[in-house]
Amino acid sequence: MSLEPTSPSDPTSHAAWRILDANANRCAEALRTWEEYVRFVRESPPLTASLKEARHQLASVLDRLPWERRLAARNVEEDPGTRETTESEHRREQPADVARAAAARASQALRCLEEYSKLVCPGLSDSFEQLRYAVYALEQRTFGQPERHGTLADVRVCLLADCRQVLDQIVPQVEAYLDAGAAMIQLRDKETDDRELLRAARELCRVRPQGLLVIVNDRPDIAAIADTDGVHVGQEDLPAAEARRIVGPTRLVGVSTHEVGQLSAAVQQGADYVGFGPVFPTPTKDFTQFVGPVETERMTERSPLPLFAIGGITPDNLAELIDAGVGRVAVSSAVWNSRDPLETLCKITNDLRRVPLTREWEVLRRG
Ligand code: 3NM
Repeated sequence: MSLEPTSPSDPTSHAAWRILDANANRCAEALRTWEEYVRFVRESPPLTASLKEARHQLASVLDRLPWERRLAARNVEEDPGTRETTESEHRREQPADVARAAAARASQALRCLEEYSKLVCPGLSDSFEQLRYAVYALEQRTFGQPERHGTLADVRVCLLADCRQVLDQIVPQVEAYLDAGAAMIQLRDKETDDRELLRAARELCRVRPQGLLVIVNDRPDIAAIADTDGVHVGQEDLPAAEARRIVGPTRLVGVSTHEVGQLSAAVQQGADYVGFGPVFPTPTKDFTQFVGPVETERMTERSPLPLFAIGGITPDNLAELIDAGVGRVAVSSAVWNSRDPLETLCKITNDLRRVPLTREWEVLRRG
């Protein structure tokens, strides 16, 4: 990377540093203004985590611009721009207007940083460009389709179901499943072929009532084709950031995690929620190690994203998780092997309502 010192008497480089300094400040301030909106107005943990991550990424690129050069070039008194304001800058009716203007400022500032850095430190230009793309995607996630993230924030139970269960039981009485607490249904079928999977995903999306999130396991391609609300990936599947490239910025991406490092990676890669487990032994999937309620409590406390405990959870062992402050679970066999799946779902959901869903929010406040 070229960061050759340029002579302070060189007017071109002096102007370039002045522009870089102004836009570095503009971008950082705009991201913070936007972050306050998703945090305090939208109260969205996933968006807040993503904006915080963007701010940190900006700071780490800016760290590579020599600070003394920026300060040496700063000259606020003689900047004609500080006296110029337009009427539209004063017109904001809603917090969303403030955030929208901030998002626009952030991408403009990044474009300036990208172009003018080419004059004095060209090695940084690509990093500003990458950040600009990330900001476009975040803008779409913030203002494009907010309802998916809003719905996710209230989900208590994610019900795992295979194609048969989806087509034979859920589709014919989808409202009853939603009323019983299955606000998120994950289509997970390791046995079936792609066509059947696509058919089940499409059917579920066709009947999906407002307030129900349809997620497909493992397959971002099927999620995009069937227009589900998101995709769930495991540690051996496509990484969350790659799955996101297929499903786009507004669909949800969930990640299965089994330890804290995987949680951090999922956050960094822009996941919207995580599963954490297996908490207990389960007939649904072969595992040799189990995280148990104590570790699940620790992870719930530190997760900045909605966290669903998973693995062997039943109405009988749920109390241990509730005592550990776990407010969201993903379940399969406990529901499908029970005499009355809807009644079992209802019981699990009602029990979970005893736990307030404020913890991931608290994590962000601490962070
Ligand atoms: N993933 P049941 S546990 C599919 O820990 C799956 O990542 C897990 O089904 C993980 O409720 C699990 O029947 C099985 O135990 C969940």
